[in-house]
Amino acid sequence: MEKIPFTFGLWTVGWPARDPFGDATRPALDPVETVHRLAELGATGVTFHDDDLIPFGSDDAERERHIERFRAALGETGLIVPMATTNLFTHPVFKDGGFTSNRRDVRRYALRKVLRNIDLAASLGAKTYVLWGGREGAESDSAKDVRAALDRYKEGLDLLTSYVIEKGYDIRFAIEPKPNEPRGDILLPTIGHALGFINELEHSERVGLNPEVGHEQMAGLNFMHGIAQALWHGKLFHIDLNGQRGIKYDQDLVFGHGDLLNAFFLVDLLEFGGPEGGRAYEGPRHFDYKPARTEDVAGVWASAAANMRMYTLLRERAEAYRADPEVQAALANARVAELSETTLGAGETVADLLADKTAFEDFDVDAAGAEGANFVQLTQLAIEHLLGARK
Ligand code: GLT
Ligand code: MN
Ligand code: MN
Repeated sequence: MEKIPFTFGLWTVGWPARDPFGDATRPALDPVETVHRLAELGATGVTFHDDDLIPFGSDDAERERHIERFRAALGETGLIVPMATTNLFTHPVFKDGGFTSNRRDVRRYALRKVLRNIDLAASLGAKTYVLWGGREGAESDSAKDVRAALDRYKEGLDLLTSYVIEKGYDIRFAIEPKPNEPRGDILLPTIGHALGFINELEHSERVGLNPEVGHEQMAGLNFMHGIAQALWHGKLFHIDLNGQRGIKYDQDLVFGHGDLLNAFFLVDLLEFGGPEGGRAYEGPRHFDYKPARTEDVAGVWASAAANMRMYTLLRERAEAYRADPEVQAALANARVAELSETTLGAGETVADLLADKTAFEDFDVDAAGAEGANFVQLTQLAIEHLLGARK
């Protein structure tokens, strides 16, 4: 089997588990050690925010030193950096956002911070630059002119896309939607909102999505459906895999530790939903999870391995599901492939449709309405495969 491109953010395993109610339960990790541990566990890449690698406020010499150590670790392990991003949320200056802060000076500072890290990302070979606008939002509806904020968001994206084009960087941007937390309401809260926004951008071909499992599920949405639509638009540039149990705070659990059935159908789509049953998405399988606050450092590495194991197991189960003759019969019984046939025949016109009595006058609507669709057996068979009840 081809090696699955598993990647992790430095901030995931590196989370010292400080939360709004309690202090850190683990020490900070050295990014160099993280690179080595991830490589040993079988990951192929690592991602970072500028501040994960270079502590905020470092001077130029310190900055270079951090970058060089990291670069050396990449060289030693063969890990790549397929994606990078900017921290526009920790420092108090970003309390009202970066690109959409009401303060113009903060917006200018945010753009400079992003531009500097894009140069670093390009030098490390990153192909995707993620924009998670966690602080771009509001709690008070009168405090934020949403249309002006979207104008400024667009201005920022238009500037960044023009910059990478001018520089000749092979970088595309991926917006990561989230409905809330840390802001009461975040701008571009779901995949759908972000897709609509991207259409309005100057270089929209350079901008796509980085959807996260838990973020869509926090809004009660079906993540696998969201990913399918992102693929349909050609906008799945990157993906954040993790787990979430229903509509509550952002849990960032291990992948598959939330809605397991949806995770199964997600992996099935990514791995086997492409042309001729191949991959529908080629990019990194990026885990953006938080090792639970209850775990120690050994538990951090165990949970990192668990993400990859979950994905690999789900891939095996999805492969067995697709190969099962009973599943194939059930798919036929549910007319799943019939949806890929065009509704009108080749060359058929509206006039032809109007003239076709079998389509309307002679169509037995009562008989069609009475016929069972046979969908539930597909879910049942999937769960039987997941439970190991079928091979
Ligand atoms: C932050 C957030 C994640 C984003 C990261 C990218 S940072 O941890 O919770 O969902 O992907 O900025
Ligand atoms: Mn999250
Ligand atoms: Mn994320």
